Parts: sequence; structure tokens; C-alpha cells
Amino acid sequence: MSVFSRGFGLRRRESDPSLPPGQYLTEDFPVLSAGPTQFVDTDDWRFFLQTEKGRTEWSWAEAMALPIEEVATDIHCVTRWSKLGTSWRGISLDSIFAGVDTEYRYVMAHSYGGYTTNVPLDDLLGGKAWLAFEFDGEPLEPVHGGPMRLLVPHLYFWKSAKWVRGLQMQQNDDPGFWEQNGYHLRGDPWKEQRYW
Ligand SMILES: Nc1nc2c(c(=O)[nH]1)N[C@H]1C(S)=C(S)[C@@H](COP(=O)(O)O)O[C@H]1N2
Ligand SMILES: [Mo]
Repeated sequence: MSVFSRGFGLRRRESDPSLPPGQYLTEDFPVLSAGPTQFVDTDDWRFFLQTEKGRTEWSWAEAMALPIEEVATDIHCVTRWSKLGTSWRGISLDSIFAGVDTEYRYVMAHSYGGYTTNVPLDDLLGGKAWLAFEFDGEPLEPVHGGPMRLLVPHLYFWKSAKWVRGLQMQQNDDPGFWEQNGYHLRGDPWKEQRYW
């Protein structure tokens, strides 16, 4: 009986409509970093937005004064794990970009430690992306990108830059770290945009 239930559960999972094609469920939270974990004190943390017209910077206190949102979302790594129903707190990128004037349509996200990833501006606006500083009701751990990471859950998780330091507007969709190494320029998990 229990064997039958397990088998049934497995089949249901395989056809789970919240799993993008080729993804498998994980219950834990794997750590994937291309380099060493960065330890950035919130006293030293700064966040910049650089456009062709100028630069805006936020201290930690200034960022915390922006509207803070609760985010419940699924996340999908290109290495095929997906984690459903994760909960975060963060600042909408709409708040960061409010009042910012730019003609450029692409963004390069920069991290402490040197990681970069490119994202079209449209994928960061409209309630789709956040600067996240809490996971599961706790301050975001350094291994997962604390004190602050980008959270762009509708794209593969490599776009969610850990230890995010700033965003630079760019005229063209120039590739970031993984994108230069063969990952797709956009990375939509529902279209399986893994590599190119
Ligand atoms: N700064 C930085 N951000 C990063 C990475 C990294 O190596 N450095 N790896 C990316 C990849 S490939 C994934 S899958 C996720 C992993 O996030 P996690 O370690 O919190 O699971 O972070 C993304 N953001
Ligand atoms: Mo990844």
C-alpha cells in the first residue's frame, strides 16, 4: 500500500505543473558559487545603479527605508533542481528604478567578488525581481548571497546574483560570467533556455 502511494506521489511530481521541463524537485537548498563566499558587513555594503546619465547609490539604511515586500516563489537552477514555495523579503527593483532615467534596455548585475550576470531591463521591472535580504524569516546567509542578493525567480537562478553590489545599464545585452561560458543570454526555464 505504501509502495503504491509512493509511486503515485512520484508520478504526480513528475507531472507537477509548477515544475519547468527537465527540472527535479529538491527540498534542501543547494549552494552553488563559482568562487569563494563573500562576507560583506551591512555597514560597508553599498548598492549602485549606474546609467548612461549618472550614478545613484544606496547605503544599507537607505535601502531598508525603501518599501519592503514579502515574496513567495519557486526557484529553478539550470543544473536541474527546482525548489518550490520559497519565501523571501526584499525590495522590488521597481523601487530601485523609480525616477531613474535611462535609454538603455539591458542590465549587467555586479557582485562583490566579481561575479556578473546580464539581464534585460524588462525582466527586472513589473514586480518580477527583488533585492532580497531575508530567506525563510531569517537574514540571508552569506553562502546564499547575504546580506543582499538579486532575486529574479522567473529566470534560471544563475541570474540571481549573490552578494549583489550594483546594476549597470548597458546598451547591448553583453554577456556576464556564466553567459560568456555558454549559458543562455536570457535563461527562461519554461523555454529551457539553458545553454547556447
Ligand atoms: N555572486 C554570485 N552569484 C551567484 C553565483 C555565483 O557563483 N556568484 N552562482 C549563481 C548560480 S549558478 C546559482 S544556481 C545560484 C545559487 O544560489 P544558492 O547558492 O543560494 O543556491 O546563485 C547564482 N548567483
Ligand atoms: Mo546555477
